[in-house]
Amino acid sequence: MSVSLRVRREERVSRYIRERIGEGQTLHFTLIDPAKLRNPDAVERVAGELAAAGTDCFMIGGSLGVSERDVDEVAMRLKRFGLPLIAFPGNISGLSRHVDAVLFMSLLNSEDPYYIIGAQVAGAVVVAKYGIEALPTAYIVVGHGGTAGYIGRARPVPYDKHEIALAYALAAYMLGMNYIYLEAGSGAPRPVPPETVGLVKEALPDAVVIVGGGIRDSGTASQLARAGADVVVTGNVVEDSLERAVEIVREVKGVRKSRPALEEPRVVA
Ligand code: 1GP
Repeated sequence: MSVSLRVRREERVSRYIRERIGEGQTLHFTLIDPAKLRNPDAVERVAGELAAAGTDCFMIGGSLGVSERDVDEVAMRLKRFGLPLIAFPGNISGLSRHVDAVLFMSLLNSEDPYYIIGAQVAGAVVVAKYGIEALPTAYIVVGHGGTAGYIGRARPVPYDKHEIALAYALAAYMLGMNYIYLEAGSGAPRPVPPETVGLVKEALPDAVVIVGGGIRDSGTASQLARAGADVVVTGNVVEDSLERAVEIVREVKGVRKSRPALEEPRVVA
């Protein structure tokens, strides 16, 4: 291959995340989906409010209708807040040279190999070419699944089958994925159950457990954080009410946990 490739896995952004978790913080990530922005010019104002409230990272991406240029544009606008920018690609078109890291995801419960490993093979070269940090992530779709579940041809884990989600998470971790994203789908009528989150975190204390999809109020966010989520993601809620989004960030940031720094990966099943 004639281009110069640079593989970066779990470096600066990973350290930023793990240090905070090690200090007992629960993190909040704000998802900005360029395809859903009603007013792209308002994105900086909204992001500014959420940054001031304490959100830890901006994730940029979505499952449908996101081009690389869209991600570039949003990333350029968000750079000035000084928070890590993480691509959240629904496909290879969701990568950008202007982000700091990418959730390098495999949609493990997809029925289509493209979403498990096909897109990743195509995307890996681009990620290495851009020199973006890859965060190896198991993407597990639970319940409703939203657009991500439909487009990604997921066979979602039923809401009450916590042990199935756990089995996916264990397999992912054993395969070397240190980030476990439990996804109910953007705008899902119900988020991932706290029981699922708790079970996964208990078995994999050194994995970074991310939960998102359908979180619309601070009570739900707090419940998921207390159940063991290391990272709570919200996206859509900001379109309904910026105030509620800010409230969620404050609530999540208020949940402190006592735990040792995440260093020695171990599996306790
Ligand atoms: C979707 O988990 C994220 O991928 C966020 O979902 O838009 O429902 O907050 P919401």
